[in-house]
Amino acid sequence: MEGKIIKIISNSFTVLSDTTYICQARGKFRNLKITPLVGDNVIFDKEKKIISDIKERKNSLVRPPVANVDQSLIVVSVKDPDLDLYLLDKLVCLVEFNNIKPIICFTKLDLLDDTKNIDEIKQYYMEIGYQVFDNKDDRIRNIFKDKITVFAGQSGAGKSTLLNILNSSLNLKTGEISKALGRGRHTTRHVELINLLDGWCADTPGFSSLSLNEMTPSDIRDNFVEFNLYRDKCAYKDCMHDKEEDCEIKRRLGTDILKSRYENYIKFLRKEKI
Ligand SMILES: Nc1nc2c(ncn2[C@@H]2O[C@H](COP(=O)(O)OP(=O)(O)OP(=O)(O)O)[C@@H](O)[C@H]2O)c(=O)[nH]1
Ligand SMILES: [Mg+2]
Ligand SMILES: [Zn+2]
Repeated sequence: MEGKIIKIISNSFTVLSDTTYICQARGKFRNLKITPLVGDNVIFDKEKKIISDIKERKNSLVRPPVANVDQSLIVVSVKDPDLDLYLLDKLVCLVEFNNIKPIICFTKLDLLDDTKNIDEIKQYYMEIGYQVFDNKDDRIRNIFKDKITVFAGQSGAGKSTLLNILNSSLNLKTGEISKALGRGRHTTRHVELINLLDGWCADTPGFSSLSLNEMTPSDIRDNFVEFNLYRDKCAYKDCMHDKEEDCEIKRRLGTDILKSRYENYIKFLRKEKI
């Protein structure tokens, strides 16, 4: 039968098919040095309760260990902690690099007197092709169906608060540092996908400790998606939009290209503050 691994505790794999089955994995995976992950689509024997094959993955993350991630919901507070566009751009770039769709959700707009600046920023990220929400926007409920979502964003940004709003039976703790809990639980291998609005989400946030180190400068460039719209007008075919003369990206700085995006891009290239 075919199914999806939705929970792993040590060497027990919960596979969802017509119902859930608690399975073991065949020894061959250990020999092949492949670890079945939550999110994996597998072939299993429902009588013997053994997973025999893992179907090809579209991607896999190390932290949290999840396969076939469709999208990452990047949660960004506009205050407390302060709006951090550097972190936002880093996460968007990393998520893109992993072939995962970034979706952005701003939180804590209620703590600002004036949201004009945030409205402009939201508008920009939408224009370059991203879905952007704030945490009071009900339309966000539609993005989860049939998808595996990994939440990302700074501690205190409001990830657990948002998850509780989306699924009140989750009852996640908010307003306290969740890291200790995450680490403690993962000493014995325990990863789970949580049912969320007809889709799935990982029970721990992702991308918290990822750096851009494994990306080459051109990987970084290519994952600033809006640069790809204009780069054919740069004088050099392989323009890095950095020190080159006659660069279309630099010409459009402050009009079509948000200044902070470009500045963060240059910081990533120089590996500053990473
Ligand atoms: N005013 C306001 N406070 C919020 C909002 N969203 C979350 N908070 C508060 O911000 C604090 C942190 O929220 P959490 O949901 O715990 O943040 P988190 O992203 O899960 O943080 P970690 O688990 O540490 O990664 C809590 O005290 C929440 O009540 C919001 O939209 N407005
Ligand atoms: Mg939390
Ligand atoms: Zn250029």
